[in-house]
Amino acid sequence: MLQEQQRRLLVVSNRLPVVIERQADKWQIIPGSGGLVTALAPVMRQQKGLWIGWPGCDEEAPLGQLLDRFAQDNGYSLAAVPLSADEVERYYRGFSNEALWPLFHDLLGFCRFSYDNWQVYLDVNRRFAQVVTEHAKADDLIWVHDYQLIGVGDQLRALKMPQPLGYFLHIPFPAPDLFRRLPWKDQLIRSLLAYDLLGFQTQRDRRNFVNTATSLLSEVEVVSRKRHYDVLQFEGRTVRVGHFPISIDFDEFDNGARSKEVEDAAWYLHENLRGRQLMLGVDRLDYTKGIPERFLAFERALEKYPELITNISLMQLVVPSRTLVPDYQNLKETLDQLAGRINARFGQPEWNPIYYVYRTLGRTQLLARYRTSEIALITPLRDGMNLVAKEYCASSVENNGVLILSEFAGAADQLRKGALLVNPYDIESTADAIYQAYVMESGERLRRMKLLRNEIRRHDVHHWLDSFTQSLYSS
Ligand code: ADQ
Repeated sequence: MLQEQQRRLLVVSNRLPVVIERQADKWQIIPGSGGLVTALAPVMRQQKGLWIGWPGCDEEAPLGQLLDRFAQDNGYSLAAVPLSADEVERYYRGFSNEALWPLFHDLLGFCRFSYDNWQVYLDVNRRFAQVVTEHAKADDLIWVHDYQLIGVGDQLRALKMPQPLGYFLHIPFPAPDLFRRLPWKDQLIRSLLAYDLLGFQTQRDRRNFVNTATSLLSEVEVVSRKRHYDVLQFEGRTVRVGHFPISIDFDEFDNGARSKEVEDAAWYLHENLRGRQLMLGVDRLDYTKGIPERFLAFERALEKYPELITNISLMQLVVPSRTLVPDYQNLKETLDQLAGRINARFGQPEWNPIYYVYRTLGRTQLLARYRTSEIALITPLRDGMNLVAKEYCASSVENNGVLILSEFAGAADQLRKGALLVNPYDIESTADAIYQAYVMESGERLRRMKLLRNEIRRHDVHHWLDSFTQSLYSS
């Protein structure tokens, strides 16, 4: 439960939790629908909170008017940090997504380090900090999110902000040897140490951060190591470092999956499968998600276990993402080719091995696929958490789904008891896991899925939010 509810929460993230768009001749501001928004919205409403971020729209939009309308309708406020096209290019696409994103996901080969982009990253982080100082009240709790805004805390300290500063990293934190490759490593670690509370997804990320900080900066001292957090001393200040695995609204997925429209959509899907099993993959288009390796593992399973032929299909849903970035365009081409090749090699008139769907699905259709798929194949090469794995289990209301999960997803820490864990680089063993899931008896499926659902029900997104804000309150 939240205490000290009179303290306002001030959330800072790269994007505001809204979509601003022109419909016919009218501008609309629509609340976003991601997990973070769903989790934070009730608390923000209750405390009349403030969310600061980039609005993501072009400069023509009557922003002031739209933000006021949002505050009236939603009970909490938004403040925008406008960015020019060049800033978006260098701070967001350049430094955040071409340097930090691949580095933090252990994929050094995708990294491009540019001094100019780094400078714009710092400028934009400074601008975010300025907007925070313009709006913050004396007893606000300030909570900064994710890799695009690491430098905000540092800037707020320079501006002498007295409020407690919290930070949560949604993506993994790499091991010290990998982090050292970043040309601006010391400065980035110092920026992180400017916060009072640092939250990571897993114990491993937290350990990587503490080991990196102590190995790079001799002034960092580990005062104590507790189960829930480590306490560091740096330049006369105390920094607490914890892990807070993010989650989903379990009840919302569970209830949604039981609804009549989802049940009907699921029934319709199954009718068309004529007794075959459906294995599901759901991801944003991203090279960290291991989708080509997944296709190859499925191909290997079809080779190795011919009884799978005509009896199982892989449905891979891919949400378009970062569509203008060449690495992402190349990935899309690779997937098109792989799916085409495997379907041509094994397909039969009445059966497609892979259904590859490249678009965002509406909620009913997504839940229907979660509910009805006998297997979920979720094999990122590296992932901060992976909410899809949790959404699948929460929607598996018949308790008959099998989760095959990469050991390199943050979610594997919590879900290892019920899932079949695989190394996504190991095509042979992943193929074996597909077969093991396919032949798994219903009793075993039920036992495993109950474990998974209980874990996610107990540690849902509200638990995540409460544990982070409680720790920040006590800073
Ligand atoms: P993401 O990398 O975006 O998030 P993930 O956690 O799996 O990864 O969330 C993806 C979301 O997109 C899910 O909520 C899913 O339902 C939705 N989605 C995916 N495909 C879809 C489709 N075809 N149609 C509709 N919806 C679709 C980052 C980190 C993760 C971390 C989260 C939260 O990379 O590791 O779990 O932040 O911290």
